[in-house]
Amino acid sequence: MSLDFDAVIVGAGFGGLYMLQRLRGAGFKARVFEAGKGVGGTWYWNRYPGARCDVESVQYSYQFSPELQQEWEWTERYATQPELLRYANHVADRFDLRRDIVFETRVTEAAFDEAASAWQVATDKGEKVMTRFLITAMGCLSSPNTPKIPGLVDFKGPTYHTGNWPHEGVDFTGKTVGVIGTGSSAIQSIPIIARQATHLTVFQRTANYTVPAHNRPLDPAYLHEVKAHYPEMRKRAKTMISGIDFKVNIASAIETPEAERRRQYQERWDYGGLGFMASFSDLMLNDRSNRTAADFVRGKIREVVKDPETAERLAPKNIIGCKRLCVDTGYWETFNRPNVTLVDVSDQPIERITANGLRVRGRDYIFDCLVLATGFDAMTGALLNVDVRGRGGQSLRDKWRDGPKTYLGLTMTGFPNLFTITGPGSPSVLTNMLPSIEQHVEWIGDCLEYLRSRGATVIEASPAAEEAWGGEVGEAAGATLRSTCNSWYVGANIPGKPRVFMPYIGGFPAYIERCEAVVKAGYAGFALT
Ligand code: NA7
Repeated sequence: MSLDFDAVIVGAGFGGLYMLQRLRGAGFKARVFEAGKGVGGTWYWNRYPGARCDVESVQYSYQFSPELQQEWEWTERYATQPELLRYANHVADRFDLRRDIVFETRVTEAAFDEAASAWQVATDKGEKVMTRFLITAMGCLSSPNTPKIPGLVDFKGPTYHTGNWPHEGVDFTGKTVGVIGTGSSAIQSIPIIARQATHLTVFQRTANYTVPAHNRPLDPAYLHEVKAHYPEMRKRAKTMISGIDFKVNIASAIETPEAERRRQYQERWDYGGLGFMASFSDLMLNDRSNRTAADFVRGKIREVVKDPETAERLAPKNIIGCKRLCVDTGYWETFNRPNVTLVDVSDQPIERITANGLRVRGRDYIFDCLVLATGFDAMTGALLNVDVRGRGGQSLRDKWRDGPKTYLGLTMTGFPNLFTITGPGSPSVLTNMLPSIEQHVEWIGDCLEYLRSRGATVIEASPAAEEAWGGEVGEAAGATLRSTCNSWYVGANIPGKPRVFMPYIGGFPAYIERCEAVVKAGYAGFALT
């Protein structure tokens, strides 16, 4: 069978778009399959009210094209979902990417044909294509999790999932609403739903930490300044563990006198955003240090929330930053509204969804609309929804039965010529996704060019390299507090999912260095044939 493409890319979010551009630039024939009707990936699906990036827009943007970087005008400190979607569309148009993207088409199967050294890819539209390389750009938070609460189908009103929101939008005016979940999607949408609805009931299983965004329109003078110094800012960001250009305080929280510690927290609280976790360098390493930050935030909740019982229920008990920290606009204040009720479901799971609401501890709560802000089967869910088969017909679902195994979060043994953009085992969700995506795209693009220059048609990670990398990912995770709590980082939100800390937490700079060293050593850890 002859090859249809050099590369098939799955997904037209920020990863897939740049991958296509990069491969085209190198003269490869590539095709993207995208399930949605348009580009944007995560930002195409997550249209819930208040959806917004928690990394500042001037940093959560591509840097591969200096022209693009200069011409695009971000309007707010944190871009809204519509603005991010406009950006993705602008990129697709500017680089004329759409002609190689097939929309409304889901890849359902991919099997490695050993004789042809190529992947046979099948879609839900019945199309079958042969490609030398298969590159997944399916997102880390793209497979919505609908919990198996009994009675979900009995609910008579509309049910919405934040990760798959109706494109025409939803107006809750005059409605009563129930929201399940208090993760980032809930924390962003609850203040807005509360302003529309006649009554909102929030069902909280685990109280969550959030810090104020202090979002604002971007001042043209500030934007001008950023653009004048973009390369330096991007360079600095690459030296940061998170890939975000923050001011990091290298001091230890616990060794800093209390007054100074509070001053540091307050300064970052007033500035707003994820940089709060950079107040001290040991917040994720030392339980006692972490508690100082957690206590500070809990104190803020008690200051804001007027009803002491509600404040106590909202105050998280666990480690701050263990689950991903949220960034909000008016979340705690929302619970002072007379039309908002908080229901704690931490000790008793939701018993069932009923025709008119839901039941907890034998008590019925009634509402017109149900919002599931219940997150995602993160990092592996989207890829495992595809029936991927490598050498000898081995299925990826079997290979990853006890948790994902990869080399560098980019490749896997037994699955030659398959690359995963921001796959498990790479820094991905622990970093600013855009630079992490770009680093992966460029590594893959360079790799394909290298193979072509050598006349090689197959690249595969060796079992030893994969195992060693798995060890490094696990070791790095074990050194921080992040692996100690139940979060989607460890798959704890999906019943039956193996508990493995999936992203690489050793930091963006260490990871970049590692990927570059592999290349310099002639693709160490890979077999090229
Ligand atoms: P998250 O952060 O996974 O949040 C999901 C929320 O839904 C969380 O509060 C869960 O409680 C709750 N949940 C899930 N299942 C249930 C059931 N069965 N009963 C009650 N509550 C439930 O997803 P998001 O979409 O908010 O955010 C994902 C990421 O996107 C976020 O981290 C940012 O990086 C952007 P739990 O905490 O598991 O007890």
